[in-house]
Amino acid sequence: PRWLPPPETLHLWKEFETPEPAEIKAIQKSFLRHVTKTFARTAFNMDNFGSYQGTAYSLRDRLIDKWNITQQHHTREDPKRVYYLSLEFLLGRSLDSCLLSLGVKDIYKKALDELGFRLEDLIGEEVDAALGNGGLGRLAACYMDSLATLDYPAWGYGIRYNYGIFKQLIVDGYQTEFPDYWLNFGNPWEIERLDVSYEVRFRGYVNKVTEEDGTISYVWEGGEKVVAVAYDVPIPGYGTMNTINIRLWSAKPAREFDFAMFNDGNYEKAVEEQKSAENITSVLYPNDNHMVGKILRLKQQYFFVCATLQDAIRRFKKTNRPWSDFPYQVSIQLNDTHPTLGIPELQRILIDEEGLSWDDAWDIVTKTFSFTNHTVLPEALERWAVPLIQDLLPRHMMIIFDINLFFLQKVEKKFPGDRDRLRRMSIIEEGHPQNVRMAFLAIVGSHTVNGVAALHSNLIKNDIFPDFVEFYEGNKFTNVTNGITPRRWLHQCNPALSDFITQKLGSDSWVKDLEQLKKLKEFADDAAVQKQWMAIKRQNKVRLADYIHSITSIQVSPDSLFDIQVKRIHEYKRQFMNILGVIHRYLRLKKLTPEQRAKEVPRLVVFAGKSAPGYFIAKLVIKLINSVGEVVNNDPEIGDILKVVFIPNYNVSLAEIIIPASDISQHISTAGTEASGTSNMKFVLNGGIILGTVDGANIEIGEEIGEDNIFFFGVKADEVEDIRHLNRYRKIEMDPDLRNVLDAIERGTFGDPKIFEPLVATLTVGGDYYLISKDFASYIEAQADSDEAYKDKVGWAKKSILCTAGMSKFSSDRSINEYAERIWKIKPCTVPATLN
Ligand code: CR1
Repeated sequence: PRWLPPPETLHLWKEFETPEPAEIKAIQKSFLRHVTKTFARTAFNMDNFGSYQGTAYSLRDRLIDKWNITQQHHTREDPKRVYYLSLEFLLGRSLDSCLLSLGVKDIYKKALDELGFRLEDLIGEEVDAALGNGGLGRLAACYMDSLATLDYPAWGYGIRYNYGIFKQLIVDGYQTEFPDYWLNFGNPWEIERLDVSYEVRFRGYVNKVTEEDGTISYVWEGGEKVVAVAYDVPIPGYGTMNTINIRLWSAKPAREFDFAMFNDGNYEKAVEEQKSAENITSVLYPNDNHMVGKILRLKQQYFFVCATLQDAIRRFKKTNRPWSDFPYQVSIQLNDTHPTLGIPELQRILIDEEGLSWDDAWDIVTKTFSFTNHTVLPEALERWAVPLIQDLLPRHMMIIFDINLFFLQKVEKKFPGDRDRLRRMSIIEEGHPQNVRMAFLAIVGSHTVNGVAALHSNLIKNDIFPDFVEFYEGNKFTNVTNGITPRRWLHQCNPALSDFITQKLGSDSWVKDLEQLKKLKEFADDAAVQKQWMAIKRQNKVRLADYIHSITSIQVSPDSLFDIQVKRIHEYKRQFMNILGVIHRYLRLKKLTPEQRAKEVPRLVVFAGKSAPGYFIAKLVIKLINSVGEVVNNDPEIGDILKVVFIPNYNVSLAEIIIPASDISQHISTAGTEASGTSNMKFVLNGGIILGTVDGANIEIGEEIGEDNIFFFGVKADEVEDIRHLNRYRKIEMDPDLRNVLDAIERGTFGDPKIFEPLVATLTVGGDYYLISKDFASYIEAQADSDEAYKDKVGWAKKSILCTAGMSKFSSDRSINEYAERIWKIKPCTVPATLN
């Protein structure tokens, strides 16, 4: 039975519910102090940006208090910590999420209201922190939120890029890129730590030293040095004191100036050198699931792991423990192979600088690191040319060769005489030049390797690294299915639905315990709940329709089915198939009589996503989408029955508007290619229904919510290789409906067909590697099924409720607890709440 307050005590609660005037006063005071003192503005020289700054700085003071208390507590308790190393953190905006985490949104709103500012307007002033490409970077951000919320002692480490992911503009239907100078207007969410800096060496030479007793050691000397300066981004847990830190490194020149050069009259060259140091952290590489072997990228990787390890080791050394304790105090997670140089770097520090034996050092290294693989795409697996590493990091190259030698000796011992196996498993890939296979180095140097969804983890074991599974007898490999933070991806981005869920469940504790959503199942058939549920969905669709109109001038109807595909543009994600399906629908609609057309379910098809700037085919897909939209949206016979919109510059804050508004979202990668996907989870959590392939986390979502509540189609992962094989050796039998669609493109229905020739060719002479033709018929059928289902309003509402109700498993809190217990072996370290 629920506890009810005795009526005579209610006034006590009321007093606590309505923020005290003194609190509001305190907020206004700190706001005005920052506005007038930090930013030197006055009542007569203010705008929304100024009030955003004042609010952010006032909140930042609270964050810093909590951060300090947390750090002091951790220093006292000295728990085992996890270090999450990632080249990407896609944080998005911070103001709204901090207000919610600190539980002060309502009171800030009141305080600002009284001063004549609207909080909603201020939130829109913030620029996204977009230090990532897509899923991998956003996953890191969700994981930081969960680590903080669950009271874990954790640190994120990465790079403070001066330019985040580029801004996408659509010009004449084509993607164009503009630099994202996100720091131009200052960044309230970071604390510059000029007191925390480390030197990082590149190039130079390795000195071999023979001691008197005959032992040999190596010293890495010379070369050039740059300095890594820390910038700290506090991450508050939701409703807890724990406030953890993402430490981002920025490169600075090691010496202020080369005076010798200056005196030689070579002033410009001296300044040039300084610039080249700063270049290291200048720009995020804009490739998702694709490696580009640029030396500057390798420099970024070493720069950040080198500074990070120095920082972690300094913290460890403060406690005067023996080195053998290191793996029991420190766990280091590699977010993909990008930070893998941390493995030879720690080995180098331990043997060259700390004087440990190779074996003792290697034992520590392999007990410290663990590695997450995020992709099976061959073009994304990192391989670095040996000469490149040799030049930039000569000592590391020696160590990698030694790691490989000792490893292959063990393989030889276990499988004597199996030369082909040695070749397959070697960290060094033979060829001209030789390459370092970073994933192999990461596997060999880690105690645990995980994939990011059940299917993906199986593919890793059976298809990508089977030799390693055999060698380690299955002991290293495991799965941790990805998750998303319900704070940002429901509570914050969909306040109406969040409030309604809280009302129905009688408490807001689901925000920290997503298991509770299961109780929503009881309401799936409740007509009143269904009505309210769909009314909220409609509100969110109106919000998106308004946004679309403001950006593209296209008028869309909130009563149409919102069918959304937003993610990086990539051939394996098959946005191409989606737009071909749209053309198919358009051609069909054109053949109908007006009466028949009036019976169709009106559909809005939304696309958004960036293409890597050098990815020609992906950029053509964007052009085709816009060209199709141009024709369809201006066809008076079609009207609202079909609209096609490409929303430019997809990013985290746009996702927060788009995701709550979907009826259907598409996750249609060729089976076996999408490691997990995480936006699929966000859509379903917000009551959207997936139309997708049997791939990545779609599969587990289907298991949780029930197959009636998801539209699956297409071939299964284990069929793909055979079909590809046949495609290579037989003429592809093009699906007849697809042939019609291609004919329409080739007739010039959507503008100059020449433009699209290379794109169409991927399906014909290109061999249709992603099996669009094979899946087309079942894709169209699934789309038709979704139209039918949408006509049944009650049935749809029920599906939508069951979607949200079934998503408990996909909280990043569950993922993080799994990592903590099974991989990192860390425990919560709860900070006493001396401040609220
Ligand atoms: C995968 O493509 C997954 C994220 C996060 C991406 C996507 O399916 O959800 O990682 N992989 O795990 C990636 O970026 C470099 O690889």
